[in-house]
Amino acid sequence: KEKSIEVIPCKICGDKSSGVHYGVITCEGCKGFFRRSQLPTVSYSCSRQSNCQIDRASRNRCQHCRLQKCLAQGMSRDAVKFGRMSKRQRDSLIAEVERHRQQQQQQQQQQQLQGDTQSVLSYSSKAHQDRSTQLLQPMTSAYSFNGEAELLSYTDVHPYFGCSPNESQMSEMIYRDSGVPPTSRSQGRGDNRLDSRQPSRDLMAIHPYNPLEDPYSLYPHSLRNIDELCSSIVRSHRETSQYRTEELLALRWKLFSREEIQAYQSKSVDEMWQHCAIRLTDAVQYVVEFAKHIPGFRILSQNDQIALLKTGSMEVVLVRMSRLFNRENNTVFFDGKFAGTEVFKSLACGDLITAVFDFAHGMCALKLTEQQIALFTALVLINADRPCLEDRGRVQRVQRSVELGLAHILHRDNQDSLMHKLYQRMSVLRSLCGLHMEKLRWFSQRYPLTAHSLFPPLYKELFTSEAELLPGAAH
Ligand code: HC3
Repeated sequence: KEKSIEVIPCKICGDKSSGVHYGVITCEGCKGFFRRSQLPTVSYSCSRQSNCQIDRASRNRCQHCRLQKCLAQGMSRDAVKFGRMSKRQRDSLIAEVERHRQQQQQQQQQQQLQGDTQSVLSYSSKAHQDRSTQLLQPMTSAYSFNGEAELLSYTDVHPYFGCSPNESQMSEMIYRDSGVPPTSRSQGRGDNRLDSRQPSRDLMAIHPYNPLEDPYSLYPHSLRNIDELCSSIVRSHRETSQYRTEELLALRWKLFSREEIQAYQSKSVDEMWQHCAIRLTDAVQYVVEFAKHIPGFRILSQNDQIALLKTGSMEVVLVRMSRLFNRENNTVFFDGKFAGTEVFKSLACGDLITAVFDFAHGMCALKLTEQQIALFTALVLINADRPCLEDRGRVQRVQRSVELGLAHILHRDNQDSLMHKLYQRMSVLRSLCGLHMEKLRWFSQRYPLTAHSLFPPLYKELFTSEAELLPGAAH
């Protein structure tokens, strides 16, 4: 199978691939480049507009853009090996291998025909036809199924996998450490053999969802009291908050220079959107890890976990953004420095930016402690009013316990009055995400190719339904 896989060219530069590396089909060159790029001492910058073309000939010209493309294609340090692929994954990979084999045969025939009077028209229509089929193809970056697990330290959590979008990114991530591969959306029975395999690098042994034991019965008893619930949520928050408070304080006055702001503002709309989509997807991955370590979240069915993450993760990112916000100069920590709204100008959605910054400003004014942010974000996530929940009753029970936890923390801090303010913030969050989705629909119509092929698969899974992305699809 690996041999046949090599008919698929490297997803990064198009050169001959040598298999799946860091979760994506790449050549040896790009595999080595990505491994080197992950060393802590390495950081790249682009001397042009961060939109350099990466192909076989040019791939060594700009390391920054080459790394961006690796990340956008889903290369990840944490791409770990799954014992087996689902039937659907295997079928879509075989179909892709077939397509490339046919293209190779047609190109050989094309060369033979080249000598004949080949009408330009059919040639261009062929090229055109290729482009349109490429667009309509579900973007498949490969799975890590035969690549050796290239694991680095667990602390930099990058649980996102490059895999075919029809296999839920969420389910890959939710079941990453439980050792129970996501064979399908329905609840796989936690296989005891697999359970016994303690993932070496997990922050905590994640007890995989096993419907045979009635997990809900575990929940209230195993967490005897609200204190234990609060401390488990706070611990999970601390371990997945992407940046520590002390490092943010140390960088507080590290602002972007005039030239750096210029560089951001000279990016094209689609390029800045891609850039932010990658950054946003990074932040969402930490939110997924946070959710997975919330006891009440883990006992929900996988579909309910995915439904809550699809609608709640952006809201949690926006609440977490208040930790990165400096109210004195209205800047937010982004790409390693503090950025004002002007940095995001080329997104061409000024009203969304203003609303997001106002929200962050308002959250800062509440001066929430880390523990209060932890419980509040858990409550934002575990919301029984979200659409398409299978077992709303169970989500309600978990939501109620988290509400009790938050009330408990606020009471202990003598700040009961904060509770209703936080509920007001939750309705602002919903309108912010509504505005965000509106902008994304506009963007996907205006730049379908970028939205379809250059956004991280996890971003697309979270914020779009595949159909919306197809060019000209009815909206
Ligand atoms: C919200 C934001 C995109 C996300 C940016 C994040 C949250 C990314 C993670 C970083 O750790 C912190 C951070 C800082 C700024 C955040 C951006 C501010 C404005 C921008 C847009 C409003 C949303 C764009 C998202 C889109 C359009 C790509 O979907």
